[in-house]
Amino acid sequence: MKKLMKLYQFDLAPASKRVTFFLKETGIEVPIVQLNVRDGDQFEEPFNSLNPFHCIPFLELADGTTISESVAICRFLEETNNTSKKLFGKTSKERAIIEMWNRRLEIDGYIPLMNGMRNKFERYKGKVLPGTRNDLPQVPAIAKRGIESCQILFERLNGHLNTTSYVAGEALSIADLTGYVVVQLAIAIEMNFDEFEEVKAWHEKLDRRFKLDG
Ligand SMILES: N[C@@H](CCC(=O)N[C@@H](CS)C(=O)NCC(=O)O)C(=O)O
Repeated sequence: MKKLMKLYQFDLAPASKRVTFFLKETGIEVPIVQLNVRDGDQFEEPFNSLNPFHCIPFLELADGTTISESVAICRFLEETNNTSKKLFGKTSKERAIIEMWNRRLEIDGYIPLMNGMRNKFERYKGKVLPGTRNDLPQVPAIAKRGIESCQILFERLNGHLNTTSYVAGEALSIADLTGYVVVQLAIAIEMNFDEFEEVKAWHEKLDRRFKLDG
């Protein structure tokens, strides 16, 4: 029997939110299965074998191939669905600028803050690296450095957002979805970014947009 494509998600997780907003923006529909990664569903079969990285989101294709990493999933869905909205850009220049910002937001914001969260809060004890369960110790300095990295990112982003409606130009892109999640992580890790007025205004604009979309 031919299998159906399935997207494995945990709605509360930042990485899943990025894919959820992408699906809302593009109107692409994929059957979704919720895995509770807090309870360890990802270590149970068949999910354990389907995705050796033991993280959500991941996409199971009809031929059995697994694609993990939220940006890889979104890119694949955009390329294989004929949607008018292109969150990865339409021209070579647009695609390069979107990728540039998306990578900076991930490298300087998403990854340092995600590591920071896992090294700061008691609930991540035994889970300091995503998709693992072990006794690696939590290192508070990693949380401090994560906030410092994001502070520098927000300084740069704040100046940039003075000149443009969205991160990579006048249209919303995958980089905005990454950036939105970075701000959510900054709030969750209790980082003070009150001085970055443009970042706050852009985040509020996105927040209204995603909330209005339901
Ligand atoms: N870079 C990955 C991050 C995936 C990731 O870290 N997922 C987390 C939730 S945000 C997870 O599944 N964690 C499960 C665990 O640590 O056990 C992506 O964007 O897809």
